[in-house]
Amino acid sequence: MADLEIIGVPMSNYVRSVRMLCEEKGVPYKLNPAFPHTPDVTAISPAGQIPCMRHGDVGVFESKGIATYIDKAFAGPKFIPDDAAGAAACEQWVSYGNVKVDRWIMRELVVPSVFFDKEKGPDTAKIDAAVPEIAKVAKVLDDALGRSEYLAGNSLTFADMNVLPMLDYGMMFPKSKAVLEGHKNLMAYYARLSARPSFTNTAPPPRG
Ligand SMILES: N[C@@H](CCC(=O)N[C@@H](CS)C(=O)NCC(=O)O)C(=O)O
Repeated sequence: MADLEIIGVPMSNYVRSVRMLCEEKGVPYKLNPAFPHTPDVTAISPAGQIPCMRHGDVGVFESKGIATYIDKAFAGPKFIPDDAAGAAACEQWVSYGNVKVDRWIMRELVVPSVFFDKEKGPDTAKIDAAVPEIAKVAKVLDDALGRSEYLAGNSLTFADMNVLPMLDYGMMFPKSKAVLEGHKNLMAYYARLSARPSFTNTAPPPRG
């Protein structure tokens, strides 16, 4: 069978999530570090977004779609549960991650802290407005992690791999780090999961 190809630059949190899944399952893959909207990406993703995946004749875009394919197509431990309640819990936390964690940590704080007009400087009003929203998100995650060891119960699922790279970016910026650090269950979870080889082997390159 053809090699599995993960397409997307390693600084993308969503690329990291699907790479973490490959690492946890022990699935070999080749990373094609393509930027969004480049030909290898637009050949699969109509929106030009990363990650994409190619495996023989199969091309997939959207990280959750890619994760579902990898979890089903390859041997190894399962990270998307099969039972109805487990599958729903995993899906629920992936959606929450993509709608709330991604919005407030990545799009409203990390991205405007990194990409800005050099003459104008970062949009501090936008960044400051994200801080109380990050506090709400951190409380939701912290409460869930007070009830179970992982987001979707007591075993690791793709929902954890989805959210962890976003949390990691949040921990790199002082304003989001200060909020996240105030949440004991969330910090214990971050410390535990960030020690896993799937996390350390997929670290984004240092910011220049
Ligand atoms: N819902 C998508 C989000 C992917 C996403 O936002 N990718 C970013 C990089 S982290 C991207 O390609 N941005 C370029 C764009 O949106 O035009 C997924 O889960 O794969």
